[in-house]
Parts: sequence; C-alpha cells; structure tokens
Amino acid sequence: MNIGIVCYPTYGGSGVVATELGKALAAKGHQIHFITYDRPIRLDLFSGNIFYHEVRTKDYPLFNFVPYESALASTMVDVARYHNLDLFHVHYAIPHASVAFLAKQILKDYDLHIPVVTTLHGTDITLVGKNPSYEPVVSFSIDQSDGVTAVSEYLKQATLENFAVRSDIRVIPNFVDLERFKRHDKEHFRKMLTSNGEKILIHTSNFRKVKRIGDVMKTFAKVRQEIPSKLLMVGDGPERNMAEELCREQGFCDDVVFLGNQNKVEEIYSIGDLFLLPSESESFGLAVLEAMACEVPVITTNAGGLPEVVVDGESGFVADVGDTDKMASDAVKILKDPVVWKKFSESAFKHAQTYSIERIVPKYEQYYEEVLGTVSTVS
Ligand code: GMT
Repeated sequence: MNIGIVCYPTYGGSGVVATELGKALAAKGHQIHFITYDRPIRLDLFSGNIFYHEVRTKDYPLFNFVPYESALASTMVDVARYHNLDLFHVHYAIPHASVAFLAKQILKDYDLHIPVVTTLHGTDITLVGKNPSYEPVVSFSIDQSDGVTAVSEYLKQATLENFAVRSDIRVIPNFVDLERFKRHDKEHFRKMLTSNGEKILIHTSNFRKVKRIGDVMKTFAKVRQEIPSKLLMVGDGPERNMAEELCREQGFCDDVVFLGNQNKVEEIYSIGDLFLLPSESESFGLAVLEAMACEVPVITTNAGGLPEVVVDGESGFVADVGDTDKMASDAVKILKDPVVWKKFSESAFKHAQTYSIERIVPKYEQYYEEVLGTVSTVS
C-alpha cells in the first residue's frame, strides 16, 4: 500500500506514534510518504520505502499568519497524484483532518478518490479541539474522515462526550518497538550520575501545564527525603523555568539534571529505577509505555487513558491528580526494597509486551483494508 502520513514532526507524542507507525509499515513492505514541515524527529533511518515531503510555505506581506494549511493541502495533492497514494493517514485532528478533507475534494477533480484515516491523539480532543475556535471544524472533519481511530478507550469516549460526531471510532492503542525500547547495559552512565548509589527517577515530556511538572518536583522532593535519589528531567517546554526555579528555591538542584530534548531516551530509561508522569490529562501516555518496556516501574495518575496502560499495583501505582503524598509514598514502597522493585519492573516489562509493534501495527493494516473496501469512487 502507498500511504501518505501527515503529522507534527516535533517531540509531541502524536508525531512520535505517526513516525514509528510509518517505519513499522515500511519494514512490512508498504511505501510511506511523510508529509510535514520538518523531518520527523524519530525519522532516523534510511529505507527504500520511506519518503519525506517537506511542506514549503510562501510568505507574503499581506499574511499575518502564513497559510500552512493551504501549503499542506497542496503538498498532499501533489504527493497523492505523483506517488500513487492509496490512502492518507493523518495524526492529530487540528489542522490535519480538515486539510485532508480539502485535499481529498481537490483530488476528485483528478479522478482520484483517496480515503482519509484520522487518528485522534489527545489534546486535539480534550483541550484545544473542543475550544469554540476549532470545534466546528474538528467535528466536521471527524465526520468527513473515511475512518477514525483513537489511541485509547478513554479518548474514544471523550470524543463522543465532547463532540456530536459519529460513534464508529476504532480504538487502536499506541505501541512500542521492543527491539529499541529495552533495558540496555548503561551501567557506566548510571555510575557517572550516581556516585553514591542513588536511585534514579525519570520524567519525560514536553513540559506543558497538562504534565504537572510541579508535581514531579514535589514528589521527588518527598522521595529524596527518604531515599537518596536523582531526578532526570527529559524534554523541554514552557514549564521548565518554573521547575528550575522550584528546585533552586528548595535547594535540591544538585540532585536534578535537566537533560533537554533527547533522541535516545531508551538509553536514559535503561538506568531508571522509577518513571514519574503525574499528568492532569493524558489520552494514553506513550512515555509511560516506553519506560515500562525498559523495565522501569511507573508512578502516574488516574487521568484519562493512563489506567489502561498502567496496571495499578503491578506495573506501578496510580494516584489521584495532585496527590503527591501518595505518589511519593508509592515511589518509596517500590524503591526501598530490591525484591519489590524487581517484581514491579518485571510486571512493567511484561505488560509493555502486550503493546508490541507485532501486535498493534496489523490492527492499522486491517483498518486500512476495511476503509479502502468501503470508500466510494463517486464524486
Ligand atoms: O500532549 C502531548 O504530550 C503531545 C500529544 C500529541 O498529540 O502530540 O500527545 C498525545 O498523544 C500521545 C500519542 O498518542 C499520547 O501518548 C499522549 O497521552 C497524548 N497527550 C495528552 O493526551 C495530553
């Protein structure tokens, strides 16, 4: 199949999932055309089946905002016409689903009928998407897509609660590449960071408000009072300054390392003893899954789809949003006893295996076939 994948190329989870899906499909013999404004950060390999088409905008003094949507639709039309696309798979509804609708309409003039599958990822539904500035367009483009998937049962329900749209949304959970995300031997790296045998806690995100970075810091501050530990903060974003100020004020900055955006997160997870993700809202929590695959138990909240990914009391613990006392005491429970840690670590790894590429990617292939089977060629 020739598939055009439209996504954000940045460190957000939707772009990561789109890129990993494209790589996995290419490995299975599909031809994948990424269409986006920059090389997706996880597109780090050469493959004869993967192509990248950069969306180029043209600025003009009249434009207050460069019309990216028009440039994207034009690129989609061009790629579909000249690379014989069978299907578009767009990730994150805004603006990709409505742009895909436009591209699809234009392509009909060339007698091409290219179906669109839209994958809803999270904040496109739970946060920005339902804002009146976008809601009518999001609803319309969900209904106009030929197929719609959501990355968790929670997100499907949230879509149906927030938007008056079709109910035939297919849940296909996110997945993890277990070849890449496994516990690598990085003991030298651990020794560099922890000369006194401290435990290592990790948080990864794009440091947006919804991630509750303050709760990461508060939880860590409580844990380190009981167990000598270090916190690795991976990623970057608007809340980073606040986090740095917080640890400076409270005097524990020597135990916190801000690593910024990193490509080989699996190497960092490989020295992790615990992963913290205290989000306020999370449709799935891909970072949690990737950490679990690296045998790292997790402490998270019961927000959104997180309880679908983390088995409370087995692969980690789930707390109410903001309950940093419970998060810290659960963390200490796991960290203080090596036998308990091993049990949680093994269970995290075992649970992550149920989200392998081999299990999940065929669900997309199956869905593409279904959508292609139902698409009408009548304008
Ligand atoms: O919020 C982010 O971290 C980025 C966002 C995105 O769409 O780029 O992530 C969402 O999609 C990820 C991949 O499906 C999910 O794992 C995240 O849970 C989800 N984020 C939220 O729902 C806040």
